[in-house]
Parts: sequence; structure tokens; C-alpha cells
Amino acid sequence: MRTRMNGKIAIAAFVGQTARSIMSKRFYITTAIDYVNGQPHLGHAYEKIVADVIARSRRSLGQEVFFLTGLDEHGQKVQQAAQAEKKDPQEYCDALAADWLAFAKKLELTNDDFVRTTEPRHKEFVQAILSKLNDAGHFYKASYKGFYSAKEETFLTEKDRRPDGTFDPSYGEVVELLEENYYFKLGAHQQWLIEFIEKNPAFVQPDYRRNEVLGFLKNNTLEDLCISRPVTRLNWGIPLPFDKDFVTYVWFDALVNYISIAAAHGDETILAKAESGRRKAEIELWPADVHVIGKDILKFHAVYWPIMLKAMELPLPKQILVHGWWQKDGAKISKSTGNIVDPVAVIDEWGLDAFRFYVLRELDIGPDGNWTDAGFRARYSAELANGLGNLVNRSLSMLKRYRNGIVPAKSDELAAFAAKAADETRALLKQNQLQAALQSIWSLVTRANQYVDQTAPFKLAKDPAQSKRLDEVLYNLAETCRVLAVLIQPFLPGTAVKIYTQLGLTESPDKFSEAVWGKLEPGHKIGEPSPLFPRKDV
Ligand code: ME8
Repeated sequence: MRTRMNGKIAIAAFVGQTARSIMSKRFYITTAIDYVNGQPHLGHAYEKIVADVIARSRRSLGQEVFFLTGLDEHGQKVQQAAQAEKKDPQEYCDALAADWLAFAKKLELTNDDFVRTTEPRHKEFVQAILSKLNDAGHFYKASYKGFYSAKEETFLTEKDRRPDGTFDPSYGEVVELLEENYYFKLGAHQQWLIEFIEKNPAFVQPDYRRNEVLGFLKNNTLEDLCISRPVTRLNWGIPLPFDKDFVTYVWFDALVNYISIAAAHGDETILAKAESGRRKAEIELWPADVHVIGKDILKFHAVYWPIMLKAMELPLPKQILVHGWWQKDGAKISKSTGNIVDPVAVIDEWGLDAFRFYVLRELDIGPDGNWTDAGFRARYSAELANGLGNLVNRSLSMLKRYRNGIVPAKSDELAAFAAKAADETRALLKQNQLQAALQSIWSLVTRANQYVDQTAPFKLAKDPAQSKRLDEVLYNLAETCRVLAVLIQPFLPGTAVKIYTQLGLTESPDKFSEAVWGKLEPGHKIGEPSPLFPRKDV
């Protein structure tokens, strides 16, 4: 009896252990969550595509990935936008959220979840965190007297006055307010954060953004963060669980999405810290591997967020990857001046992959970018239609015409070049260097197009004595097309599938390990070639 009992216990312990060890940490990538106070624009599309390409690359490289994006639905901006349309804020958000979800589909994002901060799973988590932090003494209530701009939803300081003592009209009406609020003790952690960022160079990337954060932290004294708004002034927010007269400041609410959704999926690390009645852990997500954000929200992510996490005793994300801002024709994108790029219109006219290609090839992750319609057309024509498109179309058409679509014997003339491009691309993808990876892939496109011109298979086809040489050329071209499909898959997923289909391959081109030379088998019959990027006479 005793032995049997022991046996049972031993088995239970063993099963528990196996369950834990088979759960491996996923590559967790997030984007900023967008305010739902209008329609998505080029900047939003760019950020989500960057994150999607990183997510797809990691999956292709064999990692398990969790990709999160979504919407920031509380706060003054959204409340005002709803009021302007005479709508209840929740109804307003629900209607717009449908458009943003459709937009994510249009971009073919491979996100694993889509958070809306008005969802109970998020609101309840934010309240639980607030209660914990309050119980642990991280907050205090204080009165603040100052000049307040309702338009900008902020208190102004002496520094904001113009030389004549007045405030700029852009602040709208400025009134003196005496207001009680809750504050989070940020200041105490300033030195710790400086040391952390200095010791962890990868934490904020690119380097110049890291230096910007360090410069800010070293030259300013961090003021405590006001984490509440009185309901008398703003009621569209998550109520503070310990004081019904206040709602949560929108940034404290929004940043928490990165862990509330991880908790909703049963993340081991978050559950251990944040939930008292602990559920069974189901997944390992936290810490995030990459938070992709724009340059304007760097301080929130690289200063407030790490300190909030430290207070919650949670590990910090591994990287905050900061992209620049798009302009159009050298000027700010703005709905009011009409200087906009409508991503949906571009996608409808030119195709999703052409849009994804242009934004990623044109702009590295970091600096600001400039959209011009002429630049877009030039890249479409040179790199897509005449580059990749022409290569695939003529390679497969010749294979069809000269060999009835049957793959000839293996040959490895371009193998070394393809291997070099694949190795470089792999290394660059691991460093999230998307623009450089595209350059590397296109070096193979260019090489293969040169190879067609140099070997002139259309001439070889006229000479029966050159039959073996023609076989070699056709194999090299078809196999290069196959390798290219695998390499471009994270960037241009639809095109990659089309190339595989035209090659008559039924698998999916989404495994980087397939980018090795010689997988196309002699005797295999390819499918029907058709242009990938139709030429446009513009
Ligand atoms: O800031 N070019 O939301 P948001 C490139 N809700 N990126 C741009 C851009 C442009 N022209 N304009 C905006 C918010 N972005 C908060 C985020 S996260 C916990 C909360 C980027 O809708 C911007 O930099 O104003 C940000 O990363 C994202 O779009 C959402 O901006």
C-alpha cells in the first residue's frame, strides 16, 4: 500500500515536471496599441508590418512566437473624439475597432491576439495590479496646484510660458486648478534605471535612442508619475479599485496590456506575481522579447514601463525597438492638411506585398522616412516587376517552354551565392535588421538576373549540342526561385506562396531551413508561370 502510494506520488511529480519542461518560452513581440480616435494611417501600418515581419521571420527560423497588437481605447483623446460624434465612448470604440481589425486583416498580420483595453480581461488585470501596488505602498495621494490645459490634458509649468508670461494659444483655455490625484513613486528608481540601461545595451535600440533615454535620465530629476484622473474631469477610464472618485491615467492602463494579455493566456511568470488565486500556467511569454514602438512614445516605454515592472517585481522586456516617423513629400502626415497616404488605397491598387516591400525596403528601423508616390513606383518597377517578378517569370516560362516544365538534373552553379545570401539573411533577421535583409535577398535576385543575361538560355535552346548546358542553367534558375521564395516569405508572404505554387510545390515556403540548395528534385513538374508584379504603365 505504502509503495503504491509512493509510486503514485512519484508519477504525479514526474508528470508535473514534464508538463513544465515541454512548455518553452515563446518569442513574444508586441506593437504599440493605437488610439481609436480615427482611421489607421501609414505610420500605424508600418509599425504593424515591422512587427509582423519579425514574427514571421522567427517562426520561419523555428521559434515559437506570440505576436500581440491592438487598441488603446481609454483616455481623453478617445472620449473627446466620441463626444465630437455625439456617441457613447464604448459604442464609438466598438464601431472603430471593427475597422481596425479589418485593417489588421488587410495587412495580413499574423498576430496571435488583438487586445482592446476596454475588454474585461484587461480592465480586471489593471485593477488587480493597481491594488497590489497600492497595498505595497508605491502610490500616494497629493494635491497639485497648477495651470491646466484641458485641450492637451496636461498641467503646464513655468517653462511653458512665453516671454510675455502668457501660454501659447495651442494650449486652448488654461485654468488654474487645485487637484488631488494619486502618484506613483518613480523618482526613487532613477539611478537603478540608468545603471540598468548602461549595463544592457540591447535594451533600447537603435543606439541613438538609447543615448537619448540616458541623456534624459542623467539631466533631469524624475518627477513622480500622476496615475489617476478625477472622474469629475475625465470618466472614460478604468476606475481605481481603491478610490471610486478616480480613473486610471491612460498610459498606466495602456502599458499594462503587454502583461494583462500574457496573463489572460496563462503566462507562468505573470501569474506567479500578479494573481493571488493562481490559475494553472499554460504558456511562457514574459518577458517580452521585443516591444516595437515609435520614437514619440520612447519615454513611456523606456522610463515609466521598466519602473512599473520593477515595482511589480517582474523582469524587464529584452528590447524596445524604436522606429522613426513617416512623412509624405517631406511634410508631416496630417488629415487636416490632406497630406496623407491611404494604405488601403495603395494596397488595392498595387497589392499588399508591394506596399509591405516599399515601407520595409525604403526605411530602416530607426530614422524618419519620406513617402513619395514616385519613389514607390520606382521601387515597384525596378525591384519587384523587373527584378524578382521578371526573374521568376522568365525562369519558369523557359523551363516550361524548353523542358515541358520538368525539372532537369541538379546543378550547383549558383549554390554558393544562394548560400551566402541565405546565411546573411538569417543573421540579419536574428538582429531584426529588416532593410539589410531585403538588400541581401535582392543581391541574389540581381545575381540570378545577370546569370540569365550571361548564359542566354534562349540562345542555348536553339542549339541541340547545348542541351546539357541548358539543363544546368534551367535548374539553377528554378532552384534560385525556390530559395528566394523561402527567403522573402516573412516580407512578402503572398508572393512566396505564388512562387511555390508556380513551382508546383504544395508545401508552404515558411521554413527557413528549406532555403538550402538542391531541394528541387529532378523530374518534378512545375505549375503555371504567371507575372507576380504586373508592369504598370504610369
Ligand atoms: O501613442 N510614422 O497611440 P498612437 C510612423 N496609444 N509611426 C507613427 C506615425 C508616423 N507618422 N504616427 C504614429 C499611442 N506612429 C498610444 C500607444 S502603447 C502602450 C500606447 C506610431 O495611435 C506611434 O509612434 O498615437 C506609435 O508607436 C503608434 O503609431 C501608435 O500611435
